[in-house]
Amino acid sequence: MSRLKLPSIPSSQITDETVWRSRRRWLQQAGLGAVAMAGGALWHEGLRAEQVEGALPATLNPAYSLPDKPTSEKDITSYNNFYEFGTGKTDPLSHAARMQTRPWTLSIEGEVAKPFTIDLDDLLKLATIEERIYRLRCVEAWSMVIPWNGYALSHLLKRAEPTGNAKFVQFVTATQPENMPGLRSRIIDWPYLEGLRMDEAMHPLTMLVLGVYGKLLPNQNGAPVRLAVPWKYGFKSGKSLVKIRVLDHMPETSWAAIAPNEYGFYANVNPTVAHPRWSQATERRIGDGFFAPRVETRMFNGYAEQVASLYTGMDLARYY
Ligand SMILES: Nc1nc2c(c(=O)[nH]1)N[C@H]1C(S)=C(S)[C@@H](COP(=O)(O)O)O[C@H]1N2
Ligand SMILES: [Mo]
Repeated sequence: MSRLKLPSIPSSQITDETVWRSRRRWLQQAGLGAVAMAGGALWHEGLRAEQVEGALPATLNPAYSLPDKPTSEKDITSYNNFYEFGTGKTDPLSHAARMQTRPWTLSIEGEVAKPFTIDLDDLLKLATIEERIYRLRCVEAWSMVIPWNGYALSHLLKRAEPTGNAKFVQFVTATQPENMPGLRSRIIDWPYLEGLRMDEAMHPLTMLVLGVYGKLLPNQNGAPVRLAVPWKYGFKSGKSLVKIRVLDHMPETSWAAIAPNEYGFYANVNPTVAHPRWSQATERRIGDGFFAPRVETRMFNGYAEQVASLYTGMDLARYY
């Protein structure tokens, strides 16, 4: 494949999204859209990666590609929820630059035979960095389509060798009082906590994210490492993770602790179960314009085929 060349773009015009889109378009034109390995190999060889600061070369995993047009890099990185930096959608972009993301370690402890602490450089090398295009739907009824870079969380969990008592996983996120103005607010009993059942955490769709649009995560998106759990409401995808606790019981999670009648532990995207204050049947795609027709929300955010079996026999109106 090395004789094939990426299209050239004047360097003054290069943004990460331009590079990402031109690579995708070029692969389509070359009839290689489905040949994801070729894309990844070219990306590595293509020199362009080094021209972009903080580049994180990734290979599209075709099992996690979507027909939907990805949300622009600008929207993905400027319309955020990250309460550590305030509750406004642009607060994370305005304030998250102060967060210290290096050095960074992530610890895995609890019901595991081999607890360990791993630093960011080793996390980046733990498994092949894939590009996976995922839907993200917020409980507030807006959504995005995001080309994340990372790999299945199961790669990390397996390394710790969960014991027979491992039933749930709790995700603990960073607290940096000096750098996170949102911590002065008491809305959340910091740190922000999330949790999954063990089978959900081990599911191949559950992703440990280190980058977006072929670049290391910007702080406002949860640098340097976060989750993406695409069949659940966005809040389950904890940002800036520092600790993973493997547990024998269902853990405390921030949103369920604040308002248990509004936010359950499971938080599966479900158009048939309304939030107590608004419908979950439709969503607004960020970037489509405020007056664009709303998109119908799909069961498990469109991932029912992959995940519905995890919930067989469960009353999802009760376990929301
Ligand atoms: N630590 C932390 N993680 C978090 C949040 C937060 O406030 N703090 N917000 C969640 C919510 S409500 C959503 S919708 C997603 C948003 O991710 P994005 O800003 O990268 O789109 O992050 C989730 N992870
Ligand atoms: Mo959210």
